[in-house]
Amino acid sequence: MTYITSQTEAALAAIAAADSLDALEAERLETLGKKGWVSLALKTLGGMTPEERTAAAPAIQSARTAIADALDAKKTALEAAELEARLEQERIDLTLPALAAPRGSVHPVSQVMDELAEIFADLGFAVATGPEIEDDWHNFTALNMDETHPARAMHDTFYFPDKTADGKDILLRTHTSPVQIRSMLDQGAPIRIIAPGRVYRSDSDATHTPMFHQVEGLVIDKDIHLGHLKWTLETFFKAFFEREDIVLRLRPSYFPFTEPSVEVDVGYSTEGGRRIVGGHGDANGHAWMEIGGSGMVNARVLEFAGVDPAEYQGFAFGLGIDRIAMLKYGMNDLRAFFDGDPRWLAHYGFSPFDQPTLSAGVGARA
Ligand code: FA5
Repeated sequence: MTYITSQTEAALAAIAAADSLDALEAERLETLGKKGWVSLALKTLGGMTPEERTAAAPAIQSARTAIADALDAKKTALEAAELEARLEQERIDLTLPALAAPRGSVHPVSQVMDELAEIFADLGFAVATGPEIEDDWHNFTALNMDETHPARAMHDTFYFPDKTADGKDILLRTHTSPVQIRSMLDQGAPIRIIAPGRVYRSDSDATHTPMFHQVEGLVIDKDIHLGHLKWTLETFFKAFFEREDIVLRLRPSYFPFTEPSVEVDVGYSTEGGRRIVGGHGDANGHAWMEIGGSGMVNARVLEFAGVDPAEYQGFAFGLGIDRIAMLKYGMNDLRAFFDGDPRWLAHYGFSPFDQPTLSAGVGARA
């Protein structure tokens, strides 16, 4: 038996016997690694005469292929076994009787939506809804973003391949603002609504997910001004975070559908890795988190929605529900919200009996 054949047989046996990914990696280094014997044997081909090379190369090449294939197959098998073992360990028996099974819980996003509906209802707002599958007229055009408007590109929109019967693009709504248009077309002015719901953008990191939640607010009446917007947001956040020292920062900004536009930041400090809302930003370790956009509704939007801007004006806002849930309940990574991990849900979820009410405190935990 040649040196190559016996080495290959030994390597294949070692690969078959490897009982962990680490042991397999050690065997890979010994054979195909930079200093492995297969790699060294391949290098010797360079110094041979053409005849010697023709004679020696096929054995080395086929040893390399056999070993690489065996390594691949064993790696797949070991990974599958590892996953199997993990699933076995984290097993939940869903057939257990209800009393012994882990308790179901209300997701923090649902809880926060209930909390904000409760607070805004007290301020005289009704809850409005709109479809998650929208057309581009409601999502963009009627919000003063015509087809060539650069702001459309900022939304990383998910489009459907089909169009509506009258030729409009169909998409997953990128914000809750189209509900402004639908509500005004339905009800006219005056109007005072919030619209919580899911929105979609092609975006993903610790503070961005492709599906997230916003709550839209819209107030249209006579003599409404920016002061009413600030009071409404401040009153909401005081009730939501259940403390009086909430500080909001309104930063001049730009949205095509509001003029003027302001972005809303809330001040917080960090204690023991947890964000605590309240107090002023910047000084003494305080910081600001951006939670939404807002402004006075652009007159063109009122026209698109059939409301006379000479008679009515008002404000609108759009807040990230997941962001304010993170701030209130202390989660750091937004992506975990949507993993469906029962341990996360057991930790951060709420009892179904824990209905938020203003008298009991909107965030009371059972
Ligand atoms: C808007 O979506 C505007 N429609 C808001 C608005 C409404 C302005 C009414 C004026 C009047 P923006 O893209 O900035 O704006 O998003 C608003 C908030 O949604 C952000 O501040 C943030 O809190 C949240 N948000 C945005 N993208 C994501 C994401 N990928 N994941 C989680 N939250 C997000």
